[in-house]
Amino acid sequence: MGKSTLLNHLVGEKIAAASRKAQTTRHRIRGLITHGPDQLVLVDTPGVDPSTPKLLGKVLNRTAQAAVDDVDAVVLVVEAGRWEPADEALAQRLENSNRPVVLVINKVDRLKDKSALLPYIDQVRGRLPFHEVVPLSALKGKNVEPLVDTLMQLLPPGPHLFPDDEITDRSQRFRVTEVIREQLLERLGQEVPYATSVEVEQWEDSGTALHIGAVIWVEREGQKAIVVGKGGRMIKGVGSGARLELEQMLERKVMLKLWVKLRDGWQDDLDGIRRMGIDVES
Ligand SMILES: Nc1nc2c(ncn2[C@@H]2O[C@H](COP(=O)(O)OP(=O)(O)O)[C@@H](O)[C@H]2O)c(=O)[nH]1
Ligand SMILES: [Mg+2]
Repeated sequence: MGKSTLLNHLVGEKIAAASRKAQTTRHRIRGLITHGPDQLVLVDTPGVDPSTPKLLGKVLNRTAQAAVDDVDAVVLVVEAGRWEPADEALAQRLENSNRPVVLVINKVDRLKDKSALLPYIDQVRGRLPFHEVVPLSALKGKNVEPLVDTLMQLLPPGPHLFPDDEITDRSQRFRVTEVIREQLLERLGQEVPYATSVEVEQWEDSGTALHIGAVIWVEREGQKAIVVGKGGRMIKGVGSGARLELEQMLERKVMLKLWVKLRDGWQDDLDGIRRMGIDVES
């Protein structure tokens, strides 16, 4: 629906992987916007998918729910023209959360008939007493400033929780894994990217370049062949796509090495999930 795209746009850099595929987001990622005395801490979460069969999916659902408990306001993101059963379920849960809910109507750039927007807004306004409704395009960065203003006004007074010049609570290493994962999600078919996880194993500065080595973990032997691709074509594409982005992000020359390794059934094993660096809420 565009939560991670929106977060990236708001902080001005890629801190969270975004893709067409459901459950791309696996972590609670904080984005930071500091305007003078005000500091906004935006928390990206996995989407909620009640039908997920794997333990990893259940862990992600819990991460999303736990995130609501310790924030001052919630942003519910829906797609313009739509109101899915999952949106309705979330809205109902938020109604009892005692927190102001701002509704973001995303992807307005996709609406063919712009005159349909106003009646749609009227219709969804009635679903919940939203604090505010903001139509925008996270991808094009259209109308995102009013969202920041609205959220800034909802901030309780208090000291800054993070240094003023930081844009996320996540390390550069983490951001590197998100960039690689995004390439995997973009280039692989439906099944395999979900089975992968990325871990940075090497990080060395030679002066002229940053040498980064990362492992792409897969769940089954057959997935290894798919990630490597014919003649190594897939992994090469992932590597060069990721390297280009990393050089922009880190503003320097990057040498990226990728390995594909097998960790049997990690998505159904709590220990495996933890070892992949994914937080597990207790
Ligand atoms: N056309 C259009 N696509 C968008 C917009 N925002 C996000 N997307 C796309 O929607 C997909 C899901 O985005 P993502 O940020 O991963 O959604 P999340 O699962 O809610 O975090 C990606 O392919 C994005 O490029 C938007 O404003 N307009
Ligand atoms: Mg996401």
